[in-house]
Amino acid sequence: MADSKSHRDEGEEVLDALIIGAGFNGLYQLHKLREEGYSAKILEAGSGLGGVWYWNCYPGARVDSHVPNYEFSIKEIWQDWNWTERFPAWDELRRYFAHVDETLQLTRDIYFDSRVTEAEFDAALDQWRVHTADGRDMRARFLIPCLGFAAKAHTPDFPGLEKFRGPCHHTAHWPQEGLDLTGKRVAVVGTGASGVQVVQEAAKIAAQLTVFQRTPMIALPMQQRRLDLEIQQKMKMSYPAKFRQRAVSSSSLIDVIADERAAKDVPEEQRQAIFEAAWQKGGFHFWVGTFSDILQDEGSNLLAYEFWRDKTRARIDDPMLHEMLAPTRPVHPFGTKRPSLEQDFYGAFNQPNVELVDLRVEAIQEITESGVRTSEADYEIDILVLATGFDASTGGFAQIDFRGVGGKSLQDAWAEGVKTQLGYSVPAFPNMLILYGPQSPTAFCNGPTCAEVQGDWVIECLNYMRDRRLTRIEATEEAAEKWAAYLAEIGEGTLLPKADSWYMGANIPGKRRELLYHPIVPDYVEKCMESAANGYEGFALR
Ligand code: N01
Repeated sequence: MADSKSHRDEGEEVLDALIIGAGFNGLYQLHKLREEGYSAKILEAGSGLGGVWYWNCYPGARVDSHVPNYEFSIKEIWQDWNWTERFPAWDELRRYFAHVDETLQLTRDIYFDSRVTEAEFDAALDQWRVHTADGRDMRARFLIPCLGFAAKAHTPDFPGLEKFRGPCHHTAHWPQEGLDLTGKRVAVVGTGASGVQVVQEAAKIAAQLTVFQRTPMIALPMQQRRLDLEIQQKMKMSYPAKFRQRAVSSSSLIDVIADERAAKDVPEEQRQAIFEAAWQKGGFHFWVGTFSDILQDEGSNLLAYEFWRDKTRARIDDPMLHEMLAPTRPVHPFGTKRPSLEQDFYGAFNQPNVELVDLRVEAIQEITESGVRTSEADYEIDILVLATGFDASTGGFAQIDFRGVGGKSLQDAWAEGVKTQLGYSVPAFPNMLILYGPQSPTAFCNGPTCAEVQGDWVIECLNYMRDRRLTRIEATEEAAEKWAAYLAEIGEGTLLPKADSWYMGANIPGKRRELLYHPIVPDYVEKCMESAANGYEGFALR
């Protein structure tokens, strides 16, 4: 490890905990650690708070969980914070983080522009030594990576990409100063949640918008609404109860409750009424709030897909586009890739300035100086937007050289599949406690909810150790094997393995295919509680 002394202020101080990342998880953890009397700091690669909301400032970026799901349940924070929209945009989320900071005074313990490059466990001292690209060298008893799932953007290796003369940006590396698309010829590659959001905005202002789609997105109506103060004051009366609901509801979303029956067993008229009601409510109601077997049973799943397809086709004028945007048969089961929430994505394709290119018919061959060349045509453009997603979760970990006992690298430890106990701890990587990482609910549980559920568990675990004068915790090999097998088994009971999604690690060429997240939040919470109640079963403590 490099031995830079450019940040001498850190000296030989050994912190109780070093957190990596100042998104929801890192910030909550810092707050709780300080409350419990631990010394802690955050190292953050960006120049501001918010994690993904710092990096993803592309036009149209907004959250997909309705208010008040996507916020902390800490009363001092929510009591005098009000949103302007039911699904807030990135700039409002940034203002929210500023409010969180003002309330909890967090930034005094955060180093910004400080990207962690290496972290090594010192087994003689039971400490982590952490090095950053800007030359910090720090020590802590516990290392708490809060990297989020989208720390590593995926840029496909299109031949000639470096030749393109105009601005070219991945959505997760959008220029902080913004980029005006007005009157430009814009190309967007990718139609995941990021692509859908950019397309909606670009369609309004671009002279020409060309959308390159490989797989049709199953986008659901957001049903966005303005929120006024009066509505929110009323809503706040039930906030404590609603926040408690987030971690016990199988959707992990407030008031999104699925009918217990199998969709296919419900009489047609009744089923259509339930689908329609969820559709009108908007957001993820139609994904996880109709029938409980939608993500388990192919027959029921197809019924949801057909409802979506017919509703969606009715909004697209050109019949030629029906098959491209809303195919007769699903490409993968409905909901096995995270649906995007749209406001006017499908309507955009009725505009004369918007063109859809089906990459399954004409593949991208290269990027030229002036545009995109497919097997069929040259598309001349001014701006290229790559909305091509992320090397989710494990990609973020691979960007840091984590070394456990005996110098073992995390990359090697996970070469044959991710191994953790409950997503928190990796065998041979003592005192590293991961939040919102792989093998946790992460993708199936919104950020603030997971931050609180997992964050509280970690704090209790640290207190348990402090009370007993224990200095070391790590997952046992046996427990980690069992947890991986358990997640695979849960996955097999669902339709999730049938899609090439980032949930499955299947969106990245060459990445190992495995279900990266626990899809049932209440079950996960129960398993965590069980382990804690049994003296942190599955972990070796000393
Ligand atoms: O990424 P994605 P995303 N050639 O992986 C295509 C969260 N999020 O950034 O489906 C051509 O979903 C790829 O095609 P295919 C949210 O959890 C939330 O959009 O692999 N195309 C796909 O269309 C979300 O699920 C919000 O065939 C290529 C797209 O790029 C997660 O982040 C907003 C390609 C990638 O879609 C990721 O969303 C934004 C190639 N070589 C993101 N490689 C909110 O609303 C990839 N693609 C809160």
